Amino acid sequence: MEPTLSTIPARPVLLTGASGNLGRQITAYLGSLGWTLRLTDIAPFPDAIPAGSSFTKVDLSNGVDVLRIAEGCGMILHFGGVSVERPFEEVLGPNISGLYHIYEAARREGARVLFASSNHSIGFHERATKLDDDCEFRPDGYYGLSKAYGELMGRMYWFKHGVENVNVRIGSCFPAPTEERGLSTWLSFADLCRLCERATLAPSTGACVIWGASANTRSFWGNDARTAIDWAPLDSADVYANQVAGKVSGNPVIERYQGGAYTAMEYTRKLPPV
Ligand code: 15L
Repeated sequence: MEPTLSTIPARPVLLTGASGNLGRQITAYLGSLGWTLRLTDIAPFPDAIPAGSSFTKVDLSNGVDVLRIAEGCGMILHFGGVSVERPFEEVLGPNISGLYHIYEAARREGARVLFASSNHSIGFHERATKLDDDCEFRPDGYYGLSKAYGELMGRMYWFKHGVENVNVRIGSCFPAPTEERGLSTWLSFADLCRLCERATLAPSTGACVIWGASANTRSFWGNDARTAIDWAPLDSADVYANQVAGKVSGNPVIERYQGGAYTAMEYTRKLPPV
């Protein structure tokens, strides 16, 4: 992947969830730019650690450890925590308490946060509706609810403490779309990596929201703060249209709502008329 900028942040960048699929991509990209990364995860880091960077195992539910690992950092790329729908008790520690620890660390360090939010914070909007970044939260499960909470926490820390935060509502960040829905929600790894770069280097961000999707013609999503941080996706799911044509679930709940399969998990309501 070609780097888009040559600037190196003055202070180290903390990356949580470094050992996950997205964390590994971000590590490789920012490492290739020569950035000093503090990598953390509860799982070991499976790849080579870039020169000048380090990995420390940290459990986000341990506030003291989070404060310690964030010391001296100017940016926190927060990809750690539960990343799929799980029972409430499993989401609670990493995504609710853990996020509080991240924001307390950011406040102490005067650091900016990029929060890996998700389309599942708004998953119960219908696919036919084009959303802007100020749309109503409509979480489609406990995971999506934790992402809505995370975005609101960012707003609180901005208005109360001046902690800047960029909330990326990630669609489907995989090597390629796997179903028709992905033609709307897909985010390429490369676009995500460049977004992390831009969100770190932008002179100021306030508390803002970015739709984490590539330049997909069929996108469900519209206005957001991308211009303010000088980011624009370069890839598009459009080139996969033939590959995923007809790959739909046949489930009316899944196909109706933007959150797809998550909306149908434990769904007990009678599907309302359109
Ligand atoms: C997410 O938030 C998940 O982390 C990912 O596994 C996918 O399910 C994605 O959303 C999606 O909606 O496709």
